[in-house]
Amino acid sequence: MPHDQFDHNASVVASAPGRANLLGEHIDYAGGIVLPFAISYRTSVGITPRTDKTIRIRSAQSPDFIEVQWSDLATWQGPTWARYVLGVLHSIDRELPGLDISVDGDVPQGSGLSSSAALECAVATALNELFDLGFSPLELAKIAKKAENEYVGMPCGLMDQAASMLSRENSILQFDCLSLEHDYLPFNLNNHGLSILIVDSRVKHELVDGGYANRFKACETARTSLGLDSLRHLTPELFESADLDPLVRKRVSHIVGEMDRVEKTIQALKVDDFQAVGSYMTQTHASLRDLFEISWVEMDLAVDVALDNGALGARMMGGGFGGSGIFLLPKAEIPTVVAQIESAFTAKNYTPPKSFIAEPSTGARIE
Ligand code: GAF
Repeated sequence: MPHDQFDHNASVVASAPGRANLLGEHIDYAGGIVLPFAISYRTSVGITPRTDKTIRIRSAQSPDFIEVQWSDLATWQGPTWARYVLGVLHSIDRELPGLDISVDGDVPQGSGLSSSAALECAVATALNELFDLGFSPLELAKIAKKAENEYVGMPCGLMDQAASMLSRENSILQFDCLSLEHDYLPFNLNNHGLSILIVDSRVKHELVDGGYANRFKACETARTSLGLDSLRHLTPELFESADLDPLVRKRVSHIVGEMDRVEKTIQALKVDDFQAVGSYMTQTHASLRDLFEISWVEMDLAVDVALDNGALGARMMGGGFGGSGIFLLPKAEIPTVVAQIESAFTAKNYTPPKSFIAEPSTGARIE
């Protein structure tokens, strides 16, 4: 099969989406509640069993051709994209035959839209179906997260994988990262003449870089020094009286504020109060920029321009240091907001951004 061709005749084909996140940023690994939803961009994976123990992987998005023996899986080093696939094979921890795996998809990479979770979840879903493994969607999300934590070495939380596995059309996923319970919130933007615009700043972000791990570590330092099993249990009173290093305190103040904003956003969504939702989004941007310090100048500019041009809310989204932002705005204002952001970027000689309207979409499925 040529590199650029997906194997539509594979024994099983599964697909999984990238995600956006309305609110609840950097609190998944702190045991918070997050509000993501799947976007319509998806990654497809075709898998056919082999009669030997060789795993072969190719992707329409890469010139690499990967060939690995099951016996070498644990110590395999190679391109990161392939490690997301192999990590799932590793963490699914079952005796399986050799596999021919082909990958294709349109989730933008390095844009903070979880192309990695989409790939992991598509692989996990395909294997589950092909070998009748009997895992639930939530268990598959946990397997995908384990792949990323232990095989790729990125200490992410469960939000992206949960969103990719569990999302439903026209809904926000309310996912509790402590209890792992989930629910769906209505997201009737159309009835209110509103849309979600995703703006890719075209500043590439790599979660395997140090900034994400460093924020994760600050939260872990606070949690252990306060003797808590989760920062979810950190009340504002306990936080006020806690003896924390000033930088750790600054980081954790984002966590405390974000958990509170999520609670308020859930209430606002239940009554379609989108003015309030937008205002919490914008507060989250300020918190991620000033307290967590993970925003970047291109996104700060896009947020300011959007708010000046009628957005109800605007914020950076995802791991930080690059990638995309999420903007809530009247549908009618989209052309103006997009044009204004583009011209502001041109004026600063920034790479032109890319924008799209996000419709909450369905999670992983067999094709
Ligand atoms: C990345 C991570 F993978 C998620 O687990 C989450 O922490 C997110 O950044 C920030 O909310 O997407």
